[in-house]
Formats: sequence, C-alpha cells, structure tokens
Amino acid sequence: MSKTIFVLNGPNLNMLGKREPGIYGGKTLADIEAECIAAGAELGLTIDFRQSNHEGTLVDWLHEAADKAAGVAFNAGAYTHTSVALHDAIRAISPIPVIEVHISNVHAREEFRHKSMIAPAVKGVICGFGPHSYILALQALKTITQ
Ligand code: CA2
Repeated sequence: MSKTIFVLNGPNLNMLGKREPGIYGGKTLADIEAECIAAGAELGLTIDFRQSNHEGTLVDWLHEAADKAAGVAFNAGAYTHTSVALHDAIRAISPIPVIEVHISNVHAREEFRHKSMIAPAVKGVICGFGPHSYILALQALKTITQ
C-alpha cells in the first residue's frame, strides 16, 4: 500500500512565483505541488501538500501527521528561524521522520537565516536546490521509511 507523505509549507510560500523570482525562482507553489505529486507517483508515495501562514496550524498538521503520514517534508519558511513551537511539535511526533526543506541556500543568505530552530529536531536538512529540494526530500523519505 502507498505511504502518505505530508508536504507542509509555512508563511509566505503561497507568494512563490508572484514576487522575488530572483531568490525563489518563477515557479508557483501549485507548480511545486504538481511536481511533488508526480514524483510521489514515481516513488509510490501519496502526497498530501499543504500551506499555512499560521504557526498553530502548522503545529496541528504535524500532530495530524503522527496518525496519517509515514513522514513529513517541511518548509517552515521564516518560522524555521524563530519557532520553538514547531521544534517541540516535531519532537512530539517522533519517530515520524521530518525533513527540513528550503528552496534557497539559507547559509548563503542573511545571518538571521543561518540559525534553524527546527534543525536539531529533524531527521535531516535539504536546502539550496530550488524547488528540486522538495523532490530530494521525497526521495530521502522513500528511502528512510522503507
Ligand atoms: O528558502 C526557503 O525555502 C525559505 O524557507 C523561504 C522562506 C525564508 O524565510 C526562509 O529563510 C528560507 C521565505 C518564503 C517566502 O517566500 C516568498 C516568496 C515570494 C515573495 C516573498 C516571499
């Protein structure tokens, strides 16, 4: 039976493709969702793709993943750098693996993006490959949940 993977996206990612194409590229979040669903079909994974601008909603979805998902690919957006609540939620759903995903290479950007509050709680981190970061995370989740 196909495993379900939650792909969760945090604040402002709904603006992808509409602003700042120099940093994040021209694809919209809907384009990335379609690519994740296609890659998931190849990998035998069912993709549940969501976005919220609200920290508590992201916490709720992580909790939901504990019952419904084999793993989570998580682009927490700017909450990556600030959120103890998301760190705690990722720990709370252990051993469900969560992979931190970023489109940009956060380490090559402003210093405030170098610190991730969630990195100590996740299984691994993928950043800097543009929208392909999501596909790499799905491949990793396929491998580690086998
Ligand atoms: O590189 C990533 O994927 C980030 O998670 C994106 C976040 C940023 O705060 C992280 O440091 C790195 C920002 C997403 C906001 O996306 C926008 C898209 C278009 C226009 C403005 C923001």
